[in-house]
Amino acid sequence: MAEQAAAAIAVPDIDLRTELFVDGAFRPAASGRTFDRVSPRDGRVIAAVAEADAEDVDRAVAAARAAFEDGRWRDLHPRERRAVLRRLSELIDAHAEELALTESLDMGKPVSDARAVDLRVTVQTFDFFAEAVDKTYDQVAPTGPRTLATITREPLGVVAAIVPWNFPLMLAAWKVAPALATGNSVVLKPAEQSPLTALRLAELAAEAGVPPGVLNVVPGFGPTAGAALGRHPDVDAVTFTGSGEVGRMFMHYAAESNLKQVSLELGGKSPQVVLADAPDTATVAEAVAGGIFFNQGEVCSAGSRLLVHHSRKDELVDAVVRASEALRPGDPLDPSTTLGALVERVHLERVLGHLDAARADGADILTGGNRALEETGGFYVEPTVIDGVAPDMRIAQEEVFGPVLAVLPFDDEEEAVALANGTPYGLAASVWTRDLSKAHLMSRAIRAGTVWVNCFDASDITVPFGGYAQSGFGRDKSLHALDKYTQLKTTWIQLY
Ligand code: TXE
Repeated sequence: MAEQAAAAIAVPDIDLRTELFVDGAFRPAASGRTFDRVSPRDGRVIAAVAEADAEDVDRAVAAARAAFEDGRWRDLHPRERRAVLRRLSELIDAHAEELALTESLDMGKPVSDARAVDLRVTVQTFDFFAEAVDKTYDQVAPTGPRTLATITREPLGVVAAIVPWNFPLMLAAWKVAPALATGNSVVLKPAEQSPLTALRLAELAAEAGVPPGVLNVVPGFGPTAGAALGRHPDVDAVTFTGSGEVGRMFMHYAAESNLKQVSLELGGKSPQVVLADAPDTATVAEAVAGGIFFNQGEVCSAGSRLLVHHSRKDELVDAVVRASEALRPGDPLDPSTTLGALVERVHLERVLGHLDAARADGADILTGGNRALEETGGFYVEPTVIDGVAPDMRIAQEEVFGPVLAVLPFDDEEEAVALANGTPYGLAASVWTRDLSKAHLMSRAIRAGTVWVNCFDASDITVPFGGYAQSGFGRDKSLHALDKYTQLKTTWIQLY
């Protein structure tokens, strides 16, 4: 149904913002250079975007520093900062349709998901952190009758947020909203694959009343703009979501420059663990398929490994294959599409390379395994389920970041935990069981920042998100995210 030529749907007429946003205004790059944005739906160029490099990063950081030092944002009464961020949340909501279409066009996710997830969560995120501004309190330590020791949170200063392309606006919001709520200035570098909604966000922030210099957006490439932020001596903190490889670089950059604080949200190889006493197969299969195929599998917490008890395997795998085959890749702009395009040609090739590696290692592709809709010029891959997977195969260990599920059976819970914990990652997991004790015990035993029981991907802005092990450190979302953007000050007062 959704499988149709991308050309059948007209490109929406949106006035895209394509220049850097620095010190409260759109500007071209200092070099005058631009880079093309190619829509993954059909491989066509949709915009030429200003390309920031080190000089632009210097300007953005200088603007952010000046704004921080003169207190134009952090010294506002908390009620006023709250009101500005609330207005921003409302403006995003008012422009949700335009932003969802832009996101879908820019990076290939189904527009219906962009509306239902990315925009909904972005609005909630700004709303939640707006409300946190004047509803969080500092502390007084119990130091005795003749002293008063206060523990206060202070902003860090200039925060660089470097984000990827899989949830461009939402992940920017997870970082920008708490950073601004706590009084910092921000330089946001969107991924070169998906800069458009971040630029519009900056404009809406200005309209909401965020003062010039407080939120700057510098689209550009990782090794130039990203590295310049990472190495900048006047950036106080980096908050990063992306690959482990680049996460490591940010730790090097910090070590080589000013020891800026670094927090990392990296990839995963999240297990969906189905115990023998899991609920009915149809329910589990639907959730398992959603857990891997949502956002084309381009999700850091994607449930890319199905660990299933032998007694349930055949029935469940059949049902998951049927659920996969019901999902057809289609034009992301078509409201009925549930599986969109991968972000870019390079990534398409990377995902197909993982499939070749699985074949070469002797795994068995039950369904999918190929590029789809090639005639559209877009970057589509069939939803894929792979059986015959051994725990040490590449397909069981490496993050694919595409619609690819590896199935691994187990005999008992001990083996399930060993498999679940048997990768370098630790971002998320799910456990399916009707037994309350097993659910708790498995949750304790699995090394992951989030464990879902009898569901997958359920979430709320009130709960933290982040990784154990090589999935990173630091948390986005919830009041805990405020810790990342503040430092604690002790003021010890002697009372005479
Ligand atoms: O990510 P990168 P890529 C994983 C996923 C995917 C793989 C590669 O497995 O297949 O990473 O994706 C900036 N110095 N995830 O290459 O490169 C870059 O410009 C400074 C998981 O797109 O990590 C972008 O803004 N910055 C993930 C950001 O880093 C650099 C989401 C992320 O890009 C840089 C995305 C450099 N040398 C990919 N190189 C998740 N955790 O959700 C790149 N960047």
